[in-house]
Amino acid sequence: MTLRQILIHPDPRLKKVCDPVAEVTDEIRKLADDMLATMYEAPGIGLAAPQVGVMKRLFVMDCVKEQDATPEPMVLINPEVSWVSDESNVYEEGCLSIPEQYAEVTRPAEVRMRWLGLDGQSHEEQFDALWATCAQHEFDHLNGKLFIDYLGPMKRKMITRKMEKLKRERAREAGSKDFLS
Ligand code: K2U
Ligand code: ZN
Repeated sequence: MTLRQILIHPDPRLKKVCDPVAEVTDEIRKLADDMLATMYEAPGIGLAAPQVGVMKRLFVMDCVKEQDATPEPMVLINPEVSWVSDESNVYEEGCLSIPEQYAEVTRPAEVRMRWLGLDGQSHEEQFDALWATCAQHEFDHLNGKLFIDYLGPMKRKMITRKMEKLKRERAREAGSKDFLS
């Protein structure tokens, strides 16, 4: 298992529509394994392949939040939304590619998705509560959509400016580390 670097917004790769996975290869299995490890380490409850620079349609999630509960890691390849509820939910979302920024996003309260599993089989499941929010947040990533795209232009611009500043600071730190090493 290898921890992958998580891309930080703004990054053109986070705005791309990702390509379908042609077949479940050992490389895809390794990527899913690395993405789950990277997600747990962040920590987060979901992670999409474009967030680690791989422009393929797959994401992982595990929304079990209770500390001592058994983790429920899921790997969804080429996911499709087959149904959404009329009812909506509002949730204060964050994103591992937009660290420390949170905002309320309204999404359908329940969603049914169909996907290809690592076992090569087709799966279909209906998600509600945090699982529904997370699955839709990750599905958006595969289409180059971020939760800040649901906000007004002023708030989105403010968050983008904060991320540009964070990236400049991280680049300076990395630069000084190289210089000192
Ligand atoms: O895609 C990501 O960046 C992972 C998000 C997924 C997520 C965001 C908002 C709501 C549900 C899921 C990370 O898990 S961000 C950390 C987090 C954890 C719990 C609730 C909100 C945000
Ligand atoms: Zn995200």
